[in-house]
Amino acid sequence: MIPLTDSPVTRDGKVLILAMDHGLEHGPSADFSSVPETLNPQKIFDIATHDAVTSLAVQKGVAETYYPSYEDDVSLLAKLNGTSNLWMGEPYSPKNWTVDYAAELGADAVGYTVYSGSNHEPQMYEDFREVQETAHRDHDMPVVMWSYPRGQGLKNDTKESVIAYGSRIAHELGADIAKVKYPGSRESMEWAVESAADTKVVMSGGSKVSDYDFLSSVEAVMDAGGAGLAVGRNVWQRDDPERILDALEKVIFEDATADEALE
Ligand code: FBP
Repeated sequence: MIPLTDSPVTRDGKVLILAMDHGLEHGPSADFSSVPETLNPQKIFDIATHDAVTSLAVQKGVAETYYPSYEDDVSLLAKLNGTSNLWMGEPYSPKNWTVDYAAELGADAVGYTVYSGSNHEPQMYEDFREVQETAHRDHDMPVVMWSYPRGQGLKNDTKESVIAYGSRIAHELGADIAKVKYPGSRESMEWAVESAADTKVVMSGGSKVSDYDFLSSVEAVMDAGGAGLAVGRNVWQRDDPERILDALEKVIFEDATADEALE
């Protein structure tokens, strides 16, 4: 594993990843219609300059075009694979750029989705192996696994045992950070954190909910020993992303409760 204490993608060992790969994953009509200005990646890069954000996760085309203007103010998490939702087969996410190319563009870390439980699991593990070894061996770069057990055999992909299995898989396969869906309670998250051993666990943001509900789940994650959050829509779909980032900064880095952060 890569020591994350002095890494540019953590702050005091904690993590707030801002994610914006939704244009690929869900398409422009699904997530951007309520906030059309965020279709312009520059708007998201501006949001990512907030002190609370420890890295911005984007795909290759966005990184190539916009990152050169922000490299002094934003840490880049190169999201190496990704898939559209136009394709209806068993879950599989192809690699769209290499670790070497991400490093050339100045990436500080790489991110990779793995759908354990899919019929394509063997291929995804093989793809991840190559990414993880290149990132660690050749570039000293941390690897974040979007660990999303999913596929024909999985009826409920947010139940406690499945989320904990996802965080354990991230550890077993050598990820430094596991990004998992919120299993619904602090106790379930504790089990996911324990299952991940030395791999840090962060919660995946999910679709937009109220300020209080969102901050309360982040508070539960921190209380459970989680390292933070990887979030997209719950930040940049808000009218005032800076306000929610101010509150997240308090909950993640200053141990505040959701109520205190909202005051
Ligand atoms: P959100 O916080 O908006 O859920 O984003 C996190 C994320 O992992 C994105 O990186 C990705 O585009 C999206 O969720 C994928 O979600 P799903 O696979 O559940 O559609």
